[in-house]
Amino acid sequence: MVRRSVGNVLVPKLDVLLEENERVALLRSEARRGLLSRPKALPPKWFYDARGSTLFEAITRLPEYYLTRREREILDARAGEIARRTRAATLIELGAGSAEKTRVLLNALAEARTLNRFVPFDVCVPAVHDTAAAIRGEYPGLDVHGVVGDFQRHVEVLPRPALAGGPRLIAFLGSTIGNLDAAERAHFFTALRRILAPGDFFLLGADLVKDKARLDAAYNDAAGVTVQFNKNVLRVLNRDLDAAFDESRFDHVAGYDPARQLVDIRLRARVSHVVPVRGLDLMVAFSAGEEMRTEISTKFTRAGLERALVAASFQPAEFWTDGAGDFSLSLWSA
Ligand code: AVJ
Repeated sequence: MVRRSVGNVLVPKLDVLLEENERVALLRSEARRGLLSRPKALPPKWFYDARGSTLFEAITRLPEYYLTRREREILDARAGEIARRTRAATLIELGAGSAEKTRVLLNALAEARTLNRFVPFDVCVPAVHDTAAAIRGEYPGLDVHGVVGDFQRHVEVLPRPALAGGPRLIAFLGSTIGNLDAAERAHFFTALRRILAPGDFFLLGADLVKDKARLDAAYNDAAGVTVQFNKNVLRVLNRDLDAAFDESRFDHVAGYDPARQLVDIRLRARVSHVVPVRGLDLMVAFSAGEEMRTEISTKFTRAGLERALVAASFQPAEFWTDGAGDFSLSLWSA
């Protein structure tokens, strides 16, 4: 925990559940497992170093990438209702990133005068630090407590109901849930439900199933930003695991699979070659055309979300979409 002096008071600013050395240890074990498995796969959380986060922000502004704008449209329309319905005293945002959309929620909760604490939670230290600092500046009097962690492993350590209490609202926006497979989603929803008490809420942003052409376009933008984003994981491995991936030897491959209702995102080796990963003491061989999965982006239906959340003992409270029916924002009570 980092304590910084504010005026004369020592205030806890940031809980780091994942220190830099643990982050690299986690990267090492996940990369080793992924590079040795068949087919090869890397977890998507490793896209997001500072450059990867910037590239993702650029993706959210692409004409083809409708997700962020659609979610924003729903939040703009529903934030007041969310504030009145939840009367949240604590807002916890998982995968907060730059928390741009969160400001819509914070404004509504501030207006309802119920909110006293904001907890941005992200795997990326600079993201949590900068977001916490910015929000603190914009909302004087709000207790902002950043937490650095991995939402799949650290849900259990999220703030418990405070003594003074008040409902908690956990927001998980942007369809990051789509990065998890069905088993991981079930585990995550169950772990989340376990830390919530009656009166608490879960707000979930989830992208919806739609025609393949639009989904393919959203993950194969004309400007090529998604290519850079996908290949960024190779730079992360080069820097943090002393690897020698050559980006130019890989192609970005992304396509919607309607049978599995997900966009499968991969890097495909152009030529047969061997990549030294010195930090893992590995020589990783790729055959020509071999694909390594770097991400799945699952698309949802209302019925599918309801099944999964009800199975984890949540109760449906609200289900909203944007005007075009592209994206969903749903509220679940504990
Ligand atoms: C941040 C996981 C929601 O799946 O749409 C965007 C990441 N990958 N373009 C998504 C992403 C390629 C994004 N999520």
